[in-house]
Amino acid sequence: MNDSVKLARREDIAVITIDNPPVNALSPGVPEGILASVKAASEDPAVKAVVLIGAGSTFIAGADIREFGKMTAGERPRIALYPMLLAIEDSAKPVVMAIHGQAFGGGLEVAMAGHYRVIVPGAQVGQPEVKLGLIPGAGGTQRLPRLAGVAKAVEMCAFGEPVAAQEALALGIVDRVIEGDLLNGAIAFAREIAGRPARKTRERDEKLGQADPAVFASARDTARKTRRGQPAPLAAIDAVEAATRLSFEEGCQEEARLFHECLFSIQSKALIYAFFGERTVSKIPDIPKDTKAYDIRSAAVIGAGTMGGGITMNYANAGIPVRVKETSQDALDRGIATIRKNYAASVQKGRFSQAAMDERMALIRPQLNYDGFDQADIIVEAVFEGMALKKQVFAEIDAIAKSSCILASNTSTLDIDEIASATKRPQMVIGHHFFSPANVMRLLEVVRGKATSKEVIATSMALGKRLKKVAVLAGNCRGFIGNRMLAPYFREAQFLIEEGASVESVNRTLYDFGWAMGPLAVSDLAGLDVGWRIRKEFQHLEKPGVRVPLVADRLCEMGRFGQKTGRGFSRYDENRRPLPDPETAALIDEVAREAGIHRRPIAPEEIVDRCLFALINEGAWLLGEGIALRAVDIDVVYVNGYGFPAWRGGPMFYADTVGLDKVLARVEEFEARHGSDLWSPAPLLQQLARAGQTFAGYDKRGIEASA
Ligand code: T1G
Repeated sequence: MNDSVKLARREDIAVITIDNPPVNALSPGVPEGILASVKAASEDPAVKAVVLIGAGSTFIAGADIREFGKMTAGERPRIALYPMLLAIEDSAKPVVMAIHGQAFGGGLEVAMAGHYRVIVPGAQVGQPEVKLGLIPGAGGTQRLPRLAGVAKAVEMCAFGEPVAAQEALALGIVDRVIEGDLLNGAIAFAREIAGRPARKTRERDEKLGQADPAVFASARDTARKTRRGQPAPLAAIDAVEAATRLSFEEGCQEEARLFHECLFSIQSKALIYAFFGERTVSKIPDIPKDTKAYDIRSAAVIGAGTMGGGITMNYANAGIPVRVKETSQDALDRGIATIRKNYAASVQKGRFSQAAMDERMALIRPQLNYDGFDQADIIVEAVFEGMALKKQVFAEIDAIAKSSCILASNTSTLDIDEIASATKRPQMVIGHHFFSPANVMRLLEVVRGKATSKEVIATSMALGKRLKKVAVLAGNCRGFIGNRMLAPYFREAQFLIEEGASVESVNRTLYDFGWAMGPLAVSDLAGLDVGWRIRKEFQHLEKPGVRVPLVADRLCEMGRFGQKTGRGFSRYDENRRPLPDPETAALIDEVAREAGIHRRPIAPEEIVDRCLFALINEGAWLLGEGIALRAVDIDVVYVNGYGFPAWRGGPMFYADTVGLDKVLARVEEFEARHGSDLWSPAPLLQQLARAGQTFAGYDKRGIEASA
């Protein structure tokens, strides 16, 4: 018993309540409090059974993730959970775990040490540790296969997805689903089972023998394919497999050994950084938590194309009625047909029911005019990426929208202040930059203009969470955070093929680094014509005499826009699989010759350094300018919007692992070779590198300064 663990009695039932807001993590003091409470209840003759429950919104969200950094830094020993788990399992009185919200990680491990588990309908159980680069470290890989069977335990521990209440019941993880009040239901259940012999999960071996060895091999295959670069999923499979070969105690020792290996891995450090990063980006230093946010009960979208359609689905998915306007019936029909097709695919995959699809479609109102736009709480413009058209649209909606309506643009590069200048209410104008496919990609870049009000920003950040997005605030500049940094990354990828690397080696090298796709493959997917149009739109801003990539423009002049035309940097077969294109290789030779570029063999290390350090250097420039609030904001943008491997933390985290002094030295080397117009080291990078500091340290100081 202590502040975070309370023990009470309801007649003959002891009730242990964990109260450690916000998510009842097993922070220091909690395991000790549980241990003491179980002991006290066991020794109390008046007690027939024990119920353990969480206060607030959830059961237990796991070990306290903040403690892992202290453990790897040697600041504190590992929190010993085993004594508490054994005390529960060996309790003389049966212990019933009452689950609501989430029983995740150490939370499910505590629950499985109990003799019975009851759950409410909306709750979930899971072992998401692999998402933090870890494995269950408190007996989860040994107890879960004993309850749910080996195959399901492998899946849950290796891939980390939660299981809902009904499925947990069917699997044998829980014993009853409680409708109505959980505590009362749990106490009634405890009275029902009191006096029955307590079943210790660690002794329930009956499901272990049923394992098909192929389960492990196929899980390893899947993990190698879908979790490239990540050791934790494979370690989790090894640990569950150990449960089928070793005694419970030996299995726990093997689990502890594998857990320790993962805990001290750079991947785990990066994934834990990314976990907290997603929470940090919602905190805007100059926008207090209690800033008034507008109430968004209805939305309207202009444009039902690829982006407009996806954005519309986000609002319908969140249960918000949404109008979508197009300029022609054909375009409107095409847009709605795509939305319907996407929903039907989700129903087919069992993501939600036909009824849920119908509900969402019913929230979408297609139209060819602005009827009802004067009632909308937010209007999102998703028209063609041209300044003139966007300003025309903003002038139109400015004339009809109600005064409290937020006017958002989905522009991916254009000046928000210039768009806002087309209205009489620039304080209500903001960028909501979604990523394609907008109904799938988690990132929402929220772009503040110089006049955008704090209320509009606060509303946008909260709305992002409601739309199941990770919202990151960016300042207004060309390309904001993501696309501004992407430009030098793509530039270097194209320079490297002019200088001698093959298209395939550039794509392969960055893919092996961990990106979802190589840069030239991404350009082919997005369509080379998109970049071509933007280059033309900004040609007037280009500094004369500065080297620019040449191949993409030549390919576009030949009508080769990438996947959509079957040819771009690569050639694509009928299944859109990329193939080397000898004609592109010949074109690159010709372009290099015309430009007087001597082609040479280029090593993978140079490909990684040129592309990544160009990206990182630009990140340091915009961080220094305040376009990004923190380095972690940049990392969250890249992990959630650009396919940067989460197990590398993000480009700025990666730079810290390399060492900013090495990054700076390389940038200066490239500046000497390619000129300062292309490779001018960012002042912030120079400052931190010379002071032996890191981007993470820069953030920490920033957060402390604004606290
Ligand atoms: N430890 C410490 N802080 C945590 C935490 C945790 N486990 N989970 C959440 N928080 C903080 C979070 O940073 C935020 O803080 C606040 O709580 C609200 O979180 C031994 C090794 C439970 C589904 O991986 O998935 O157990 O920003 O914004 O959207 O084998 O939090 O307010 O300062 O996310 O309602 C395994 C992690 C740990 C679950 C709730 N457990 N958490 O989502 O709120 S490893 C997990 C979540 C482990 C054992 C192993 C979610 C949630 P702040 P939130 P939410």
